[in-house]
Amino acid sequence: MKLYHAPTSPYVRKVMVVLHETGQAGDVEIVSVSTTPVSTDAGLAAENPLGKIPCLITDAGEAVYDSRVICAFLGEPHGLYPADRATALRTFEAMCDGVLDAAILCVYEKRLREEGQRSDAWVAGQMAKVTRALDAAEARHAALLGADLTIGHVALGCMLGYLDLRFPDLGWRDGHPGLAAWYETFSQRPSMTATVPPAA
Ligand SMILES: N[C@@H](CCC(=O)N[C@@H](CS)C(=O)NCC(=O)O)C(=O)O
Repeated sequence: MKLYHAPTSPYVRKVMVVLHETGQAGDVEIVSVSTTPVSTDAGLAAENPLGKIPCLITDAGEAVYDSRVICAFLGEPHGLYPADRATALRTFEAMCDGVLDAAILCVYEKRLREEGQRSDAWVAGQMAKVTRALDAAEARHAALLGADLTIGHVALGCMLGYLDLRFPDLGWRDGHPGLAAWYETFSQRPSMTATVPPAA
């Protein structure tokens, strides 16, 4: 298999954590790319018309995207979607990914838009999604995520790691003591320490 990859992408990190946790990390050749909405990697776009990472190429040559589909492809056979709460876990993953979507739009707004094009109200609206989802995760994670690893654990860990990377001043731990304690432990897993993004 081949994986289109960038080390700071939290969606790529989800896939890498699943690969490590399921013993498949050695089965994947990493293809490093740099891609943004205003500078799309052509080789990647030939496989994924959306031009987004992660994109997995299976041994049969099939392109699989996005991170939710790839994680299910890799993780379902390894029990990451227990049948008794698979839909709840997928919804929780969608919420965590939605935080990433909102956060990344804010990062792009700052990095890729000229100053005169930026909208403070629009950024505030995106960050409100982040805050509401953090509150929901604080209320929900303990009952939903048990001791055994699921896709919910992976999505939450990568989401919180990305907030630390790109929004260190957000202070998400304030008001979310359950998440803070959970992440303190979860971030020490070998799959998480092996995929810590570079500070760039
Ligand atoms: N829903 C997608 C989101 C992937 C995504 O937005 N990846 C970013 C990198 S972190 C990207 O490739 N951006 C390039 C673009 O938007 O053109 C997933 O879960 O895989």
